[in-house]
Amino acid sequence: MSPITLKAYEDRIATHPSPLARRLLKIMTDKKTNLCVSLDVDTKDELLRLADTLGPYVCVFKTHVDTIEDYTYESVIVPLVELSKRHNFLIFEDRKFADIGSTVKSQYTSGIFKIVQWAHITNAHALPGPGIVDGLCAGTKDISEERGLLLLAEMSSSGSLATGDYTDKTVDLARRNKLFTFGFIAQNRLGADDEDFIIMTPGVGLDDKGDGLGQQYRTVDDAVSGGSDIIIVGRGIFAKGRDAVAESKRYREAGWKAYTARVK
Ligand code: 5BU
Repeated sequence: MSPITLKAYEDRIATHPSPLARRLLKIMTDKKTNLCVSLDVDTKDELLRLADTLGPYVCVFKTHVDTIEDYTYESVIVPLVELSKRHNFLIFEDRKFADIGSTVKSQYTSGIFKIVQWAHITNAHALPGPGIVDGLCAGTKDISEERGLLLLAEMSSSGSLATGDYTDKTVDLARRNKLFTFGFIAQNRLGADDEDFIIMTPGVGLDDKGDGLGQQYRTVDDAVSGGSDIIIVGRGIFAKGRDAVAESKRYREAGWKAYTARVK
């Protein structure tokens, strides 16, 4: 198979149908980074410390806000949004919605998390069908800032059922609303070149092969040369004993080098 070549991030800004994707591509171009760090920590202090120190190296921070033990909206979300402005990154709440439209709309907009208020990006399983996208999109109605959705087309975990026909149907689902659904969580390039879906890829690690609980790691080169636009890295950067700043710089450089090698 010949290697994938794609247009530069910069050249995709003007033509992308999604306002959120245009903003993201601009951040990536300006900061020269295609690194998303997954902030999978248990406390607000750790989350905010990493967001502040690693902010300059990333285009996106991904959160699992429901795992923060001392979470309150005021003490976690308010300062995180402030940091996103200071360091110019987007926030991606990895919520993996998976219910009917009416329920996901409430989960997206209400409760203690109010995800739509602060997460520029969130994601959803395609399993329930079109209603999940419609419900989430309806949840953005009163929000003036850009919001975008990624569908889970493939997963990094061993034995994932999101393959073949399921993945193809997920791509079809995204085609129904490209202003909001701007891309996929995936391991491969998906959709036609001119559709320009943004591919974000978890399961990237330079030093480990897995975590003993099903996670599988690929190298940065492997992911980006295979068509990933943004690499998502968690424990490879901040696991115990790792220097998170040094590792962020390392992954950012590796990601940018692999990207420049595939630009048309
Ligand atoms: P890690 O520490 O780099 O393994 O963290 C990966 C993160 O990406 C973690 O937050 C997962 O929930 C998330 N993830 C994933 O690993 N694989 C997937 O297919 C999806 C999300 Br979708």
